[in-house]
Amino acid sequence: SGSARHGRTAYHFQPAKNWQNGTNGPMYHNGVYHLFYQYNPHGATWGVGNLSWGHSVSGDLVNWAALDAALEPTSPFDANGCWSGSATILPGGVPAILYTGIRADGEQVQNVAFPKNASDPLLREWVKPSYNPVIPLPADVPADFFRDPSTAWLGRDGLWRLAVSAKVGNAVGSTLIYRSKDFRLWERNAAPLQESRAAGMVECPDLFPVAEPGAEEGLDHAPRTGTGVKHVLKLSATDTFQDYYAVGRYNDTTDTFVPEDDGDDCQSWRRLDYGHIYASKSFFDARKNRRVLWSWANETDSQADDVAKGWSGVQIFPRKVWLDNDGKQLRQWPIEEIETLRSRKAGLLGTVVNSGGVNEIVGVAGTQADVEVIFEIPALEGAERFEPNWLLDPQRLCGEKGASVQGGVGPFGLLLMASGDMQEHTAVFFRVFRHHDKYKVLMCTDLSRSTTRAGVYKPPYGAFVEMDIEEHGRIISLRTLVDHSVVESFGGGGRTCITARVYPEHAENGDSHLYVFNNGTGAVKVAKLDAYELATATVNVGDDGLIQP
Ligand code: DQQ
Repeated sequence: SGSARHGRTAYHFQPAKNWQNGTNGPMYHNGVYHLFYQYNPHGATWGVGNLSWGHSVSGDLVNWAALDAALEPTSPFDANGCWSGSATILPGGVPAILYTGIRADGEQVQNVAFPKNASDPLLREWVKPSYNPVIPLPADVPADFFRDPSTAWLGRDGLWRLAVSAKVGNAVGSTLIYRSKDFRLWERNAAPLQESRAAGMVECPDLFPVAEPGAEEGLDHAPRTGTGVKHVLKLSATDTFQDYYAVGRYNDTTDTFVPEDDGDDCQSWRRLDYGHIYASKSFFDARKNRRVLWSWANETDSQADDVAKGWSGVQIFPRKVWLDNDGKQLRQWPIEEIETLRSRKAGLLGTVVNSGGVNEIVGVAGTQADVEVIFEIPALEGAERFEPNWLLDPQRLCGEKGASVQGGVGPFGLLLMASGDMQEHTAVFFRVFRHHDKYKVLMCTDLSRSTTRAGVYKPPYGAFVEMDIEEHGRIISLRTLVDHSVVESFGGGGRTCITARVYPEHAENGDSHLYVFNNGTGAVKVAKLDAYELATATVNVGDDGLIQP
């Protein structure tokens, strides 16, 4: 443990070294994808005062070339750090960055930056006009609770809007709206976009439109009226260090957002991911007419390990997001470009896995894999009875009923990154319960055996998959991306996502294995399983010659 290589990913985005956190300003511009990220050029820890905007470019969202930092803390309005923000493509096609600057005295203000040379296809250099900050700290907001401007959008009245997080009146997780005619003078709307009163502070707000239920195409931020469009508000809550979202109605006259089915406090909303991601941000990808979500996934080993490795933090593999048929939840799915990395393939077709069965999938390296499975449950009668109080805490339920605890229908799923002696393995699985005359599907990622190393955070992760399993023909799908220290899973067609970080000791030197297992009393059928070994992407190791706009 502790070597620079340990846990380093092969196709999840990382800078060549050092610390990264939140996703900043993702965009597609003139044939090039840009990703900026919170970056500490001086080491593998967060380092107050050091934050810069790392910058990489890509032609396909898979292979990346690193450029020089786009923003560094060099100006009076950001002397102590260039914190998170977003990109907006202005009419005429020139992008703008809005970001939070930390002044030398610690005060948080909102700044703007533009490309130095808009005809440089890679937008290497960015300039910060001397008229910054464009939004100073409001009088009713404490100095260190005002940050993370969103992508701006134009209203029907021709005014720009942006959303920014603030603590107003000391204990309100507010998302404020500012409006502007010229992207320079911004005026605060009296009403906040949303208030999460129970949350101490929210961060990184992301408001975006979604097309009618089930339509997978993404929408940009153009003003829209009428039916067929809902909005999603995503907030990152500092109290729980989790990302939440609600589907609801955005009123573009009052600039307020009301969740349709959820309460006011974001901490009671659905989570984007029930493992660990934070500070996510989406963008509209005009190349493929989809909305793409990025997010930071932090390390869960010790800080000493990070310093020894010389790096910390990854980004999730980019996901397409859209509104499910039920009109209530998002679906998320790895962008299709991942298929360009697929090499060796192994699979199963119509294999029955009996009670206690463990089937190895041979021929695919277990540390870089993309596994898609469709499970069919022959009979639901044996399902365990659901206890109503379990509703409150599925994560705890996953802790109590881990992969080794036998059930009726399930646990069944995948054992990933398993050492030859099975001492180490990560389990991703489902368990089906009978709840009155319906069924509830629990999805878990069980990290308890993921590593033999001490000092690693190994919580149970879990959530229910909101789908009617009978209506779906007793079929449920699971997809898992494995990448050395990342296990990113999508249950029920991307209705429930769980991203975990794992640090198996065996994986860098020995063989890592992949299995399907069933620890329920009833059999399950693997209607189809396709496991692909994934090639190593070129991520921030080459020069920018590989990017062809
Ligand atoms: N991290 C940034 C902030 C943001 C937080 C600073 C989210 O802008 O609120 O690195 O993790």
